[in-house]
Amino acid sequence: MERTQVAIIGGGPAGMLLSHMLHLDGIDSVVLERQTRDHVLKRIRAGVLEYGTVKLLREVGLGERMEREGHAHDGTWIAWENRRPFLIDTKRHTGKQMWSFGQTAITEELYRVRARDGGRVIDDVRQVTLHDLTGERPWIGFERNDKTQRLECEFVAGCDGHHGVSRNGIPKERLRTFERAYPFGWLGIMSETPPLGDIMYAQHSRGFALASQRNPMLSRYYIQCDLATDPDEWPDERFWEELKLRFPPDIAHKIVTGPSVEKSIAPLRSFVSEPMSYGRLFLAGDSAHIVPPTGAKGLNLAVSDVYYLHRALIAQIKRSDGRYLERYSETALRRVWNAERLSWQLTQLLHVFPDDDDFTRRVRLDEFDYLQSSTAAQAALAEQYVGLPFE
Ligand code: RFL
Ligand code: PHB
Repeated sequence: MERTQVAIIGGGPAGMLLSHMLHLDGIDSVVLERQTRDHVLKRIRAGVLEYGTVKLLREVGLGERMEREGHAHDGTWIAWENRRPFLIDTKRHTGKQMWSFGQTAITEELYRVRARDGGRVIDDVRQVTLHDLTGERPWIGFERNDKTQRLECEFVAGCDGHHGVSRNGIPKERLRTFERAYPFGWLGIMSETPPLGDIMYAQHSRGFALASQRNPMLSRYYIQCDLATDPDEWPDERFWEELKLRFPPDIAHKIVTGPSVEKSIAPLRSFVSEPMSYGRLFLAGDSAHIVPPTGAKGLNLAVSDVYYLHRALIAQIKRSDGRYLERYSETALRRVWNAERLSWQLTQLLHVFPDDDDFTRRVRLDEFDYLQSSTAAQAALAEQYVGLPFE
């Protein structure tokens, strides 16, 4: 039997960042992760960080590699078929920049600093179960190497992503879920080629595309695809050809192609489960909410949840002040819903839907033209894209 102050389920960015931040305040935690460390460190996901995420990572001592390998942007471009490209100019409207830096690198850094500081991260665990969440002493049951184990704690942080078990710790009759599935996915590739200078979404009648990056020799590109798409039917040649068709020709010809080092499909989904807490269980990150990646909000929301949860746990554990914990769910959800709406709105604006008719297409075009012409609309989008400030 092990004991800790905060049991953290899930060793993705939310769980590991929480563990690191608690450690900086002298609070002990144990992270339980279902996958092996190798698997976790190989996953390729997010790449664009909000200003608030960058600031927080710097404040907790994780800025060095981000400064070295990442890259600041004044915003993100939207290249629209047969229109002048438009910059979501976060620098101009908010004074803040976005940052290209990969979730894979952030996760590596988090595992590095937890190992350096003697953090307990138990990987490859099975059969995680949550118990006594409304009592004083919750505990977690799990199996490792076919041995059943028990972890006792004061608080449980459910950071185990969309397919985790923590959300089920909240009784069904208390949970309310909101969901939207989109009838397409993103086929993404990573290639060791120099990226375009900017991050760029492309709206095109053939479907959405995105040019992004991780570092000066690592590019990330996506194209909207059918949900039934088999990546094996998309050899690199075919991917590059389709990608270039979706960007305006003067931009397409600047795309440097090369062999892909990874290729995968992600479905698009919006999902929120409320509340984000029950007794001594607190959900953070994808375990409570999912956004479609248009808008680049998922990882950033995981970070803001952790910011609020860390503050609340510190107030409770160090000062017996439970007010932040009581309000954790409603505080976090305000930011979550803003990101949900923005991600949904950008997804509607930039993708081709199977049931699009002429009216929908014309209204979408008007939304883009309005953005091009209205400073107020540009400022509103920029403020949300760069991320609302933490409360
Ligand atoms: P994660 O990263 O899913 O980590 C959860 C961890 O929990 C483990 N786990 C369990 N552990 C123990 N017991 C169980 N029963 C468990 N079940 C699961 C899992 O193995 C895993 O290690 O959730 P977390 O930490 O909340 O982090 C969320 C982010 O990963 C996610 O929101 C982003 O990647 C979303 N996202 C993006 N977000 C951004 O902010 N900017 C972006 O540019 C961006 N691009 C993206 C994205 C997600 C994408 N995909 C693949 C869905 C691009 C893509 C293509
Ligand atoms: C990425 O770089 O992977 C990325 C960038 C912008 C998005 C989503 C993903 O909106």
